[in-house]
Amino acid sequence: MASAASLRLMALQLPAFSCADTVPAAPVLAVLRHGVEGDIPLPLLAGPALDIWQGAGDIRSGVVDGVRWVESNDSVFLQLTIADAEWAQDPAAATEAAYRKLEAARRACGASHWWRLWNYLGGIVEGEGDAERYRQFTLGRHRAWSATGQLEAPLPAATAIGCGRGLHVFALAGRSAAEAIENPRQVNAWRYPRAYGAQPPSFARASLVRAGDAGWLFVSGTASIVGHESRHVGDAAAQFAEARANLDAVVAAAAQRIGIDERCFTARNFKLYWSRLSDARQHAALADALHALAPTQVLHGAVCRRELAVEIEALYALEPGIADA
Ligand code: 3EB
Repeated sequence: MASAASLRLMALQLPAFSCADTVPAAPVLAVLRHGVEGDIPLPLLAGPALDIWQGAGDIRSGVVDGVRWVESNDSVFLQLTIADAEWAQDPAAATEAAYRKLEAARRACGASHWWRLWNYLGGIVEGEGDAERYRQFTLGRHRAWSATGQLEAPLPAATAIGCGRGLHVFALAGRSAAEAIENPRQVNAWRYPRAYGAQPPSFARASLVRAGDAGWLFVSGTASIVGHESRHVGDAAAQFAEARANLDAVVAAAAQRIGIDERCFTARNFKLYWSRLSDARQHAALADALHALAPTQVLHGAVCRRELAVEIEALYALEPGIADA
């Protein structure tokens, strides 16, 4: 007879993901439009306009303290936008308040674990030294999560990319825990040295959510960083190659963690962020290489270190049996 725990595992249903150009008719966890006027507020240079997260059961939704939530079965999608007036005035305070609200909304939904967060920060590299908006964001997130106990939990995967105005946060959370995966080629972000800010960034290189044999591997925004240092400064194509090497290393680390062949992970989506439009145009062929593997959105959005030209995030499906086929 199956134990209560294994029954629980079998009953767990993960949300489904797809990319499209038209809004689906069925109720969904989230439809995210990429584009300056869209949810992901960045110029979309190539690729499908929409990300769609489809729940496995009945949909319920609401708003608490400005946080919009949509829930289905064991997962919830949350969104919060902070107006530019609040964000630009004091990015650390605005981020801390935003993350406390997100934390409360997640708990209210009964989702005990963060799976994946996306952050789009207006003017991400404005300000000097510790006053830089990204570092202030990092500080605010750290304060909120240290106050709520979240820093003791495994950190989720995340993206932090620059946009025009405001702070835009999107998140997936669930009833089941995600496993935090790190990259042996990189210093864990939460151990970055003091030179990068008063508190280190609170994210894992990837999070792996499993339900029975299936799963999602959410890979964080991944750049040309080895150890904790930016590499190939001034060479966007070499930065792209280094970012891809880091992506591959994260996937290999995830496979090793659970003792499977890395070919069991199938790419389902890439987002390629270029800090400068000129690099995006000059290196359009690099995006094609990703698009050959999975639907890829090419976006104009600044990476959080001025010297970094490019960042790649990825979503992989865990599909056991593929490697033996
Ligand atoms: C890096 O590796 C690049 O602060 O949430 C990538 C992904 C980066 C997420 C975050 C930052 C974040 O440090 C920057």
